[in-house]
Amino acid sequence: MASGGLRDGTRGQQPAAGYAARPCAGPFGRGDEELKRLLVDLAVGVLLIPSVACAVPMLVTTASRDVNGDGKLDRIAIWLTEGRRYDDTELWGGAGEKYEGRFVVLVEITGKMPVTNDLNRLFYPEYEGKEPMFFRCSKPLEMQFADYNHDGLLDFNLGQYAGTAAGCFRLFTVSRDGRVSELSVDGQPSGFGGPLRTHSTSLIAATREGFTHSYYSRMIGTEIRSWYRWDKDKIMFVLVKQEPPDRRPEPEVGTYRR
Ligand SMILES: [Ca+2]
Ligand SMILES: [Ca+2]
Repeated sequence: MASGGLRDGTRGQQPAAGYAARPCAGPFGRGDEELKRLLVDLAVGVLLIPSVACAVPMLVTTASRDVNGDGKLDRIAIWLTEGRRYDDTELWGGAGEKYEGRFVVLVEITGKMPVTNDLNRLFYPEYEGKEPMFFRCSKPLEMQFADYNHDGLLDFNLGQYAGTAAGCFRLFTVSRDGRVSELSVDGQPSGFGGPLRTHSTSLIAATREGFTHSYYSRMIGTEIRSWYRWDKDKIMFVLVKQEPPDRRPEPEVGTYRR
């Protein structure tokens, strides 16, 4: 349902190590060799600073939960593996201090080898993981967990900025060996509107047969609540009910690329 990505203007932005070469390019006279060496040394220092200030991987969030129901706590963490943490001061809905780039979900099931899951590929499979993501760091990211499909394995939701109206949230589950995959909804990738400034929401909550989801649609001007149940045979969630009825949420969480 939902797709999207960062604005073109933010794509490919990396720690600006390259600019450090420019201070070395200025004109120098023959008598300035000492000054030149000093400036070159300074330039090398500048070159190194961004790689230190923006060193990756960076831990975005971590949580201890019993993922596989064996009574032993496991660990799930999101790491920034490529990119940076910075304050985006441009005037747009995604501005603010953030981690931006490529991320992994590291799952450590007690007694098993850690498993690294490519989060960009999971969230934007249509872009084969090449689409960058960002997570705001104005407040700690607290992943919301629940067993939405009641299979004994813990699930969670994650959201990304998807325009000025809403975020796009997807449902993921963790296998017994630590692999993360997306839960299907009506045969499609999950994708729900949700709060803009949160990256994991309690507005997606487990029910006895599945989960419920609600969010305020600025497009329609009211709150929309949906109920889904898990169909074991189809291995997907199916929509049971929605209020107001017959008003499927419009794709406010659609593309926002400009
Ligand atoms: Ca466990
Ligand atoms: Ca589950």
